[in-house]
Amino acid sequence: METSANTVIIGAGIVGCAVAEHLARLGRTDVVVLDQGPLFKTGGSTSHAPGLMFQTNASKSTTALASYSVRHYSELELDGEPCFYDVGSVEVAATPERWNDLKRKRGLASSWGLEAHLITPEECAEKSPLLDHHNVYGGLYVPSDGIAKAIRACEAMARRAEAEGVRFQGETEVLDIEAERGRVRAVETDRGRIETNTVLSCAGMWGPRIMRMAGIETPLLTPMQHQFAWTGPLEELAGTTSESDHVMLRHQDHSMYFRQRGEGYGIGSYRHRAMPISSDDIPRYADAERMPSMMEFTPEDFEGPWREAVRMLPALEGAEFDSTMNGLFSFTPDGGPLLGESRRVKGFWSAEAVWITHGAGVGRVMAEWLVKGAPSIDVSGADVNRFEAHARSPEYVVSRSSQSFSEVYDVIHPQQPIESPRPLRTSPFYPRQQGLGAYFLEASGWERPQWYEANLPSSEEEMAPRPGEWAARYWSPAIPVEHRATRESVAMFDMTALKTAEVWGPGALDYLQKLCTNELDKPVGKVVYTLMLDVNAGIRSDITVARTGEESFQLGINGPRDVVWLEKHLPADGTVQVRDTTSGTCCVGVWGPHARDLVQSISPDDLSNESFGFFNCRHVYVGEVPVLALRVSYVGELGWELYTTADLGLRLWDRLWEAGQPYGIVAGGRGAFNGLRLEKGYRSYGGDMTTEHDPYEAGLGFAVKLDKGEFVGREALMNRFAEGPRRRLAPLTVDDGEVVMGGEPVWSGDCAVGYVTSAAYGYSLGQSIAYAWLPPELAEPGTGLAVEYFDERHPATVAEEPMFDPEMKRMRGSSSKSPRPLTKAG
Ligand code: FAD
Ligand code: THG
Repeated sequence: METSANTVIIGAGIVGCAVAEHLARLGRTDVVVLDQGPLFKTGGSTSHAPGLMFQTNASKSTTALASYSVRHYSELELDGEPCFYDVGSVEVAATPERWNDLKRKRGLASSWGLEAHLITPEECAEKSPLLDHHNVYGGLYVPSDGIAKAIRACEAMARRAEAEGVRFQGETEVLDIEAERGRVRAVETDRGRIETNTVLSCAGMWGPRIMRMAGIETPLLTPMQHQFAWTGPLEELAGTTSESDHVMLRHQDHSMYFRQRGEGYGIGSYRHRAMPISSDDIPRYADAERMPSMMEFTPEDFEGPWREAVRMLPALEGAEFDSTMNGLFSFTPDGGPLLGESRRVKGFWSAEAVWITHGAGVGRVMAEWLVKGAPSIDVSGADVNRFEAHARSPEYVVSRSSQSFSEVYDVIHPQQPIESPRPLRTSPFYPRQQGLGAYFLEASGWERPQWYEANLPSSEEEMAPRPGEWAARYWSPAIPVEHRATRESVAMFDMTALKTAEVWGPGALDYLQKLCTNELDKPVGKVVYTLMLDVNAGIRSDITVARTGEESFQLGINGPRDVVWLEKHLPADGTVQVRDTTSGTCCVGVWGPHARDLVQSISPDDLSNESFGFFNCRHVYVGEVPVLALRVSYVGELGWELYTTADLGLRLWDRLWEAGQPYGIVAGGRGAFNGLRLEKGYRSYGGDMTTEHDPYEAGLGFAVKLDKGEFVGREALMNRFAEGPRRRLAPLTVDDGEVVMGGEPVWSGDCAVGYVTSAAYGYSLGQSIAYAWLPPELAEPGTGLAVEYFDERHPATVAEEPMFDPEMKRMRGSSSKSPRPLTKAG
């Protein structure tokens, strides 16, 4: 037994083995992989996974992890036996709604570079001979999907790792993790102690136990039971000797999937009650009747699914079961994995809640992250540090994980809010918003108005073009009204959900300079738009930095990951502090040509352009309310973000509302906000750009000052600059006015050349806008392309940006006189 190692991996399931192989490839070989069970049928989820790999996913990164995994398993073999069968997959549609959704999914597949076809019911039955095609409207065929032999793949990857010096040790249980002053020191096992400074938990559903050993009490994932059955031989398949010839089937309308195995079939179902259990109740290997991750089958939960299975595949009628199980695997509050280093304990990493489908991809990104400092695929949606404080509560984790289990195969609209727990976080303006008929969506737990019913147009004539059914799910004719009011008069937006952090201390400026791309050494009262990069020069966030004092800054950031990133880079000497200030504060954005007149009418401070210029910040009063005012505008209009403490929020709202009446002020929601920012070309982090993109490609080179001195990502960025852009983010107009949503493929002739990131109708421009990533040569203004939406191609043209107010006349608002106030209508 080893007594020390550079890295200790806990768990030799698909994830642990994949990370070990990829670490070895990158030259980190002083690695020990421990498992409590025997190698490689350890008793974890991998030991009995039927191995279906469907790659298509709404998320580009998730699809990329799957596609890499398919390639990787295809290359592996164990003693001449393959680890992957490329049988292809068909997802069938049993309802017109699902058929329509398959059209959208086909588009997603093209966007992410996967070949996929819509096929007829007869073609479905050709590929899946047991299927009764009368039950389906058609299917989505993905030829490169297939079946992984998971245990074989584990052993094959482990052998490759062992060849480089990695050591695997089965039947060794980790009992404790020693940490000293917030740093990992050693792992305690039932066979002795291993000193190490890096522990990676790949313990799957045992993750919460391992986290607790490291002193992290919050569970974040919940083991859930999931029913799976293998049939005995079927008459129709008698004599089959191969592992699998039929495509895999997905029957999402009943949350089921099917695969052939020799003469029999395997049937999985998510169509049953959520059956969460605690990590502590998973039986020990020695005590388990079959395997720790196999619970007793509950036949009553399988009755309905089995009837449906027989209806779809009549050959199953009368089949005997070879084996049945309520298998266990991990679910998280949002269904995504948990990847990354703990914010509390340095050197303690996780890679959990990962499917076989993404196992090798996760192995690769974790190895890159550990060895090189950043993964090459954007995994922000899987970051273990993505959760807000409430989302780490045990109650939230269990109830949302149960929800994500039952929705695993649902048609989920990209804007669809969670149903419970709500309301959870409300801004102080909430009662007023309810009074105005706010339609709330949910963002990071916040109730956030999408529009206000109070703004519905009174007459039919005012109706703007209505998007199609899908894009209009969370749209209202109030949105164009709010849009126009912002451009023509003035509107107020609740910006409380925008995450803010305070950074202060004698070392604050130097510290921020090292994390940010733009020059921050500006006088007190200046605001700077800047980027934070990872070591690969990928964009980690775009933020605003307001210098509120010599040694203090207020940051406008994009989420919990930013806070953790900031904390992680704090100097050890204690000269800088950082604090998430979002909770307990609030913010109203007041924007539009009348914004200055309005705010000035209730402020004793001089708000003229000469005294309070664009991208400046000051502490001023609005009525009785002390606010920090930032003269910035994501919607591209004159005005301010006004920040104050939560206790004074309602008063601030009421004073602005009252003073705004002569100007016809309206409250604006997120729907209008999104269209306004797209007209102006302002990027939204996570949607428009991620760590996969560098600032130049994203059109944000103006926020980089390469010569300002050292900052994270600078070296890689200089290389990126020299190499030139690999692609570009550019606006398209969809020329027939169709409004799309994001994720749609962009075609040039018969080639899928890019994909839409975010889209909206621009009511001031009178055009449908879609931002898209494109090859540089196709990103020139005027280039004719097409956007695919529900299997139809819509002509689109690359536009010059910014499309709206390119001279910045509105935001800079230099004319001190704005147009005369409107008198309130009616
Ligand atoms: P595991 O395989 O569970 O490995 C974790 C390891 O950690 C275990 O070997 C365990 O022994 C070890 N360990 C835990 N605690 C300790 C400790 N204290 N000391 C030492 N070792 C420890 N996914 C798909 O992609 N496609 C499918 O078709 C599919 N079908 C599924 C069907 C069923 C019925 C189930 C239950 C799951 C299915 N999955 C499928 C999900 C998939 O099986 C899992 O997501 C995946 O196997 C998880 O791999 P892992 O390496 O994270 O975890
Ligand atoms: N407000 C504040 N902070 C934020 C946002 C915000 N941080 C996160 C996110 N939103 C950052 N995004 C932007 C995007 C564009 C602008 C501001 C924040 C912006 N850009 C000017 C432009 O490109 O024309 C910058 C001009 C300049 O650099 O001088 O205003 O909404 N507080």
